[in-house]
Formats: sequence, structure tokens, C-alpha cells
Amino acid sequence: MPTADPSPPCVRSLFKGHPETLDKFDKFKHLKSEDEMKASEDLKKHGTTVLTALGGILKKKGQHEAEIKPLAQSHATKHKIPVKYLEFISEAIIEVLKSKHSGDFNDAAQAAMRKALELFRNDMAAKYKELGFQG
Ligand code: MNR
Repeated sequence: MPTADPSPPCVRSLFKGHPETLDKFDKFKHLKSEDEMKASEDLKKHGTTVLTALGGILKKKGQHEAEIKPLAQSHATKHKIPVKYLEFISEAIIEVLKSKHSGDFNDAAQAAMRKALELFRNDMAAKYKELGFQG
């Protein structure tokens, strides 16, 4: 039985829309279908890790140096995630919010979310540059 509480759909949407992003994950690249993704407890756990980290960062409203620094470090030097992929996941997050919360995720809320994600990416990109990662 698939789990009642599936892995965050934005992660699946990222892998589905941009399959090359899945290759960055040694532990997930064996997942072949969306059903396998939905059934993976480990993917669900990872989705929660990502969204929890992102939520914590966005709440800082730009004062997120302490949070961004280790994240940029791991994503530049260890995971090697280009800024482009951060754009992909930002879009995937927006799409999922639109589909799940169409009522209260109106144009203003979407614009605010886009802006916040852009700020996050810009600061990640600046750190990438300091680290010499061609993100
Ligand atoms: C790990 C947050 C985007 C690939 C992690 C971890 C956190 C995290 C937290 C665990 C701690 C660490 O390693 O730093 C984020 C946030 C993202 C984001 C926040 C943007 C909103 C992406 C994208 C990726 C990617 C896009 C690939 C296309 C990875 C990989 C790991 C990881 C690979 C290591 C997974 C493992 O346990 O083997 Mn990330 N992320 N991430 N991330 N991310």
C-alpha cells in the first residue's frame, strides 16, 4: 500500500519536469516511476528536510546568513547543485502551491513567494561564487 502521506509533491514535480535533477541523488536515482517515488519513505523524509529548511530560511525575511551559509556550502561543494536547479525547484513549489491552495494563493501571494524564493537563490548564488562553484 502506498503511504497515506506522500512525499512532498514539489519534489516529485521537480524530478518529473527535470529528470536530470534526479541524477544528483545517489539515494533516489533508482526511483523509476512516480508510484515508486510516492511509496519511498526516504524521499518523503528528504522532502520534509528540504521544506523545513526552506521554511526556516523564508521566515528570516532575508536575515538568513547563518542558514544559507552551510546550505550553499553543501550544495556547491558536495551535492553540486547548479542555481538553475534551484530555479526549477522554486517553480515546482509555486506550481504545487497553486494547485493545492488556489483559494488563498492569489496573485499577490504568488508574487511574494516568487520574490522570497528569488532572494534565497540570489544569496545562494553569491555564496556559490565565493566558493568558486560555477552554479
Ligand atoms: C540535501 C535543503 C534544493 C540536492 C539537503 C539538505 C537540506 C537541503 C537541508 C540536508 C543537509 C545538507 O546536505 O545540506 C535544500 C533546499 C533547497 C534544496 C532548502 C531549495 C529550496 C535542492 C535541489 C537539489 C538538491 C534543487 C538537486 C537538484 C540535494 C542532495 C542532498 C541534499 C543531493 C543530499 C541528499 C542525501 O541525503 O543524500 Mn538539497 N538539501 N535543498 N537540493 N540536497
